[in-house]
Amino acid sequence: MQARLITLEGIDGVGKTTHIAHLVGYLSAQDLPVTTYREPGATPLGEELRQILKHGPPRSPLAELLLFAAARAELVSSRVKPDLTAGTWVILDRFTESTLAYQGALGAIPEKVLRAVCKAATAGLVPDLTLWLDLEPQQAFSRRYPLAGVLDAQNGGAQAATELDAIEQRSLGYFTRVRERYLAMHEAEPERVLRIDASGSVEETAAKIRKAVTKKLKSWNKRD
Ligand code: Z5A
Repeated sequence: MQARLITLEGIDGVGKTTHIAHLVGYLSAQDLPVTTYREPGATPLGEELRQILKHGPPRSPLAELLLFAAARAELVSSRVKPDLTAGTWVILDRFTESTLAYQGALGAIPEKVLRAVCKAATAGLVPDLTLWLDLEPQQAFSRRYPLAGVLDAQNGGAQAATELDAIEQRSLGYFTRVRERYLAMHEAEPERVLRIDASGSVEETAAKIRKAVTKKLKSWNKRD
């Protein structure tokens, strides 16, 4: 079967990293060669940009968009495309849909500019399947910071004992808009951007992902 690009998406703390490990195991058990990368990161340039984006100086929305795009352009050209061409399946922890959701939720950049930058960064590469792990922002936050457990109702923001990075420290309203943008992408392409309810246990969510991927594998198998 031809190698496919699968991406995992969702607000932070939803469980992407956990479920990517499960998915790699599942695909490997079927003798499919598979590799995984995180975004931003996974290349020397991408890892430097990750540090800047998470812990660097303040930036404008457009500068933020272009920094994520630069990390993605490097990853796609140096890793993802060569892997797919060599027959290796690629699973990405975030991709274009993250930019459309997170940088879109800033509300400062016209949609057509967002999409044009994403298209340029990926050279038009679109995931074969995007698994959107959907969870209420409050629940995702308490998963990541179980001991903090505080949502500041007064300023609508998340507060934790742990230091939050530049994006994590945005308001609950921002993450609600990010989630709404994921929902809109799912509604626009329900067969490619699948919504996985991630509110259950790790095992329950892993079973939902396996079921969705098994169904896709069957349809890809027929097509190839
Ligand atoms: N970003 C952007 O703005 N634009 C872009 O284009 C791109 C990214 C590509 C990257 O941060 C940041 O960049 C991210 C979006 C932005 N910012 N935010 N905010 P990152 O890579 O450091 O982190 P992340 O991707 O946002 O999330 P994460 O920390 O890696 O979390 P996760 O992978 O989704 O979750 P996890 O680590 O697998 O699980 C979290 C905890 O939940 C863990 O302790 C699990 O054991 C626990 N848990 C409890 N129940 C469950 C269930 N049911 N399933 C899974 N895990 C569970």
